[in-house]
Amino acid sequence: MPHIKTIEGILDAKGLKIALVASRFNDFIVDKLVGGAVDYLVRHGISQEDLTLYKIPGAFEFPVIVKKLAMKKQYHGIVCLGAVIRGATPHFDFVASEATKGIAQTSLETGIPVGFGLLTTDTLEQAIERAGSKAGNKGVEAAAALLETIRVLEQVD
Ligand code: INI
Repeated sequence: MPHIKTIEGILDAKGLKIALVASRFNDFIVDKLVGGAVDYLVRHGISQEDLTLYKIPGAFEFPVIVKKLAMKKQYHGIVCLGAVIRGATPHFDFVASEATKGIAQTSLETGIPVGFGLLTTDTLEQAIERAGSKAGNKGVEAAAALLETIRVLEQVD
């Protein structure tokens, strides 16, 4: 492989201010995602006082909250943590797609990066697997992706 100029993120969260937004729906799953995200960010150097957790009713409410938080420009980034489980709802597709679209649109419009830790699964078992068991912890992944994205964005000029 030829040597090319490469920009990559240093995974140091020191000095960052981050908002976590977590839905109460399926909270026994979501609490695990929150725990994973907080643990990751603290282990990577963020001060606890620079983390703020916003609790919201369900995934459908992500867009409006994330938009207001992003527009404040007080946070370097936002992590969304939630779980939409198909087995539990006939309007799974609407909730999941509106949440996803709204979060992505806000991030693009404001330039504030968002870690997407919204589980969308067919079953409760699949959600449990992604919340700190067989398939890892999506909250950790979302926090890690956010940190890396913040540090890459800083170098794009
Ligand atoms: N919200 C979720 O976060 N996950 C779900 O699985 C879910 N289900 O099953 O319906 C869900 N619904 C609530 C929705 O997000 C809103 O809070 C509600 O419709 C009020 O606006």
